[in-house]
Amino acid sequence: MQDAQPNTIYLKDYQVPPYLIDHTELHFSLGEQATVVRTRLSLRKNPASKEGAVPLRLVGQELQLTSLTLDGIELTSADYELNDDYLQLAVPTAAFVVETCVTIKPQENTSLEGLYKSNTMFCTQCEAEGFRKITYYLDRPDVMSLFTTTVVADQAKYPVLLSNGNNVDNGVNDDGSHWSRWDDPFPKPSYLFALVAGDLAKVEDAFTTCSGREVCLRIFVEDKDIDKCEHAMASLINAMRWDEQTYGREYDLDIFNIVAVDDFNMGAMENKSLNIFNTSCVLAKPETTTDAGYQRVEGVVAHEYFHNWSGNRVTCRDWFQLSLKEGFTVYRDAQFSSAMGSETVKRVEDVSFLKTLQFSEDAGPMAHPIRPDSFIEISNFYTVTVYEKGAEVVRMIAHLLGEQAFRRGSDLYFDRHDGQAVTCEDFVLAMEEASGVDLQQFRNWYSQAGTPQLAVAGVYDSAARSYTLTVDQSCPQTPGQDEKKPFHIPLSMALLGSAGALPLNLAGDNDPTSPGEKVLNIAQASQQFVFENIDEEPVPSLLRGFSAPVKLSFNYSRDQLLFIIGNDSDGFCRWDAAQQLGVAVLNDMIAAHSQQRPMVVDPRLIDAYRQLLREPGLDKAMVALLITLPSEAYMAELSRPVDVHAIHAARTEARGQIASQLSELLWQTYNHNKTDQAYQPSTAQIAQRSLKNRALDYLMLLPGGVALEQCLSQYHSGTNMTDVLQSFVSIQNSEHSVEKAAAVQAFYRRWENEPLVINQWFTVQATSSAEDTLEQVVALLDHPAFDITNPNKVRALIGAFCGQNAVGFHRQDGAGYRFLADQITVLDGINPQIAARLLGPLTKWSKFGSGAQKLMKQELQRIKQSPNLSRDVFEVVSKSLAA
Ligand code: B3K
Ligand code: ZN
Repeated sequence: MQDAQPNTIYLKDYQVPPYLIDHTELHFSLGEQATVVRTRLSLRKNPASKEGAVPLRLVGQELQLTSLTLDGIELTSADYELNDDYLQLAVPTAAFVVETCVTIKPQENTSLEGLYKSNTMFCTQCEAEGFRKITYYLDRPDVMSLFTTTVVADQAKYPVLLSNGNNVDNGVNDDGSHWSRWDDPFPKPSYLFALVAGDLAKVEDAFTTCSGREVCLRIFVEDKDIDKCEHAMASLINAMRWDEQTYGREYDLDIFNIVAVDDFNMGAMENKSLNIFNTSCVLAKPETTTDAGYQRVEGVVAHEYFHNWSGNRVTCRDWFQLSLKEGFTVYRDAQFSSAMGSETVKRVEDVSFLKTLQFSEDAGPMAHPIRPDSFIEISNFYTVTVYEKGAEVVRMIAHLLGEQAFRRGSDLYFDRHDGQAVTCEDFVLAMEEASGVDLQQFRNWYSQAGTPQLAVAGVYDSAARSYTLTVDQSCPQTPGQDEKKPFHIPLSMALLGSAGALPLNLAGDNDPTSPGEKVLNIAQASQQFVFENIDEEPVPSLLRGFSAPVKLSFNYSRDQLLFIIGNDSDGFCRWDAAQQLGVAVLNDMIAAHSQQRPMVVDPRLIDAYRQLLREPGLDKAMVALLITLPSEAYMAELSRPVDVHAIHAARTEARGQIASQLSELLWQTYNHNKTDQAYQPSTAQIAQRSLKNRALDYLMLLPGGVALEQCLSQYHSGTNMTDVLQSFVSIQNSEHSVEKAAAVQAFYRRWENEPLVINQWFTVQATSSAEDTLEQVVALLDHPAFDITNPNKVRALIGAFCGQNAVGFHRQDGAGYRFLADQITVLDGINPQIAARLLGPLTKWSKFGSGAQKLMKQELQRIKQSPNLSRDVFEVVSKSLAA
């Protein structure tokens, strides 16, 4: 470990910063060997701080200090304390100026935090604590400063120089270098600082804001990618317009720049007016990008843009409040994507993701509330809990308040806190004040980890013509939280009768004539709701639209599930019922498998799929989702101990039987949905392709390889990556070894100059269900296109094998676990954030049988013992072993 005993940081220890920085002037001389950063900080004591005359402690890591002055006087090493983490000096009580000069080595920075090089360009990533790798600073989000940045670099190599705010001056020097000065008029924390220098091409557009401000929009990419920017630009313009219309939020500068880089730890970063993006979240063109890729670009461009208000204008006081900006912004981008496409499909996709990945995190050793109480390394808390569960919490607030009051609440929040660094509590207070809704108990969602469980039971009394729902809530223990207080859970529901939703007359309710849908406020451990004047035994439709991130159980019969699938007006509930039925059917088959009985799909599931395929007018994307069995990962999330091999065997067999029994209809579906239309990433076309390709995927399971020819034809003549990739995946997971090998070669040759497509090529091979996949993955580590320093490649190959190929990773001989541990050990020396993230699959050891548990823990122990472990990996390994 870098640090013998990494410190745990606690929320309860928060104190305001003793000093503030009014102005930050930065001067970068970017060089091939080293970069020199000169910093001038105008500081003063924070009037809000109760501390007396404390020394000034500026944090800094991997910096070589070459000079330090205080109010213009050069200090010597006797005047200050310097170590690996900070620079500390005594300072005057009045305002004062500190100037530093440091040397850094961006070329050697493989952590991709701070200033680093991606291919030939310089770029930065400062969130959360990367700025301290650039200069000594008060690198915390509650220190907001005005930044002026001057960048000097070789003009031929780096013709484009960018930073935050407005470009106020430029010049050329005699030595072949040039410089550019940027001034950001909005005070910001250091995590939003950005700098880019490179040889970049750009596309340009413009947006006129609601108050008439002309904003110049630019996307900078490598020259070869200039034809892949149109979709990101259109998405940006749509997002800007939507945020004005929906939240009344206008853009505040004359420039909005996006730069795409190949080497990036996350999807993108919302630096003020200079967003830096992973190429995977900007570039799109039909030949190289799938529909999912297009949607990701749209969603991420919007997300980063929305941060300009939810994150930048109003930022976080400390990193425990991360969900304040991330949960809210994910909620905003989900609303935007729904508005651009299909609301129900977006909801189903998000919920499916949450139920698989977030529920699993909440049930594991790293479980934490959306506002964590403590951390060792904040980078480990950019999680599905903080982001996606955080978004669900905001969504519940919006639901509880109603659209108009929620808008009043967001207006109040933005207006009251503009230019401030605030807390989740400030957000909740604004929502309460603007609406009059009491969110006292609701706050437990911020402080308690774990997925609440709702056990619901229904009793129909025909004599009394009443239907009684009993709702019991509980929440499992999570690390450090044995006892949980009840949550306030909005449970949206309806009662379905033979002719549609029944009117809801709730005993004791002030609003006895509410129509067919109601939100029950669940706030106690156990509650009963009696509905009156019910003339037939209803089927309850529960958690409509997934109104809360909970696990709800109701003992539905399969016929009741079929009724919901066929009749519910809530598309989410139809999908959820189809999943529940799929889970039940697969569990039967898993049981049969373990008893060596034949595995047979319940014919009622096949009938349901048949009807869905025939249902007129049903959104094609919904049909595709509805006829997809629960994923192996979701099945694993539901079972203890997990037997990934039995799950895989059952699901594969079920898919084959469905394909055989519905083959005619699937052929029709496939053929009807082929089209010659030019590719558009439109909702209708995306839906059509998803259904067609779902059908193809099933057809490729038919015995005798009867669909192979069709699949190969789609593979060779497909004009868009969605069609090409689906056929490639289907071929790779088939038994046709000759065609498989040929397709792998051909795919590589065709796309070897498109790194993002080659990433897909890695993933398809890494997720193959073939027995020798691990050996293939190991061989691919040596492929010239693989690069362990590039996070996209690491995720595409190692991450995909360990995280998305359960059968391969959980090989009974433990070779998958050994492989991951070996890779983590190497990666930790290169990029600790990526190494820690990749560890996820091993940390889930307690869900597996005792043999697997032992092997997994052994590998965690082995990682823990390796020398020089980063804090990132140390935290994940030690917490997962302690659980
Ligand atoms: N705010 C960034 C995340 C940066 C993470 C750094 N470890 C991206 C986003 O959520 O928009
Ligand atoms: Zn974000």
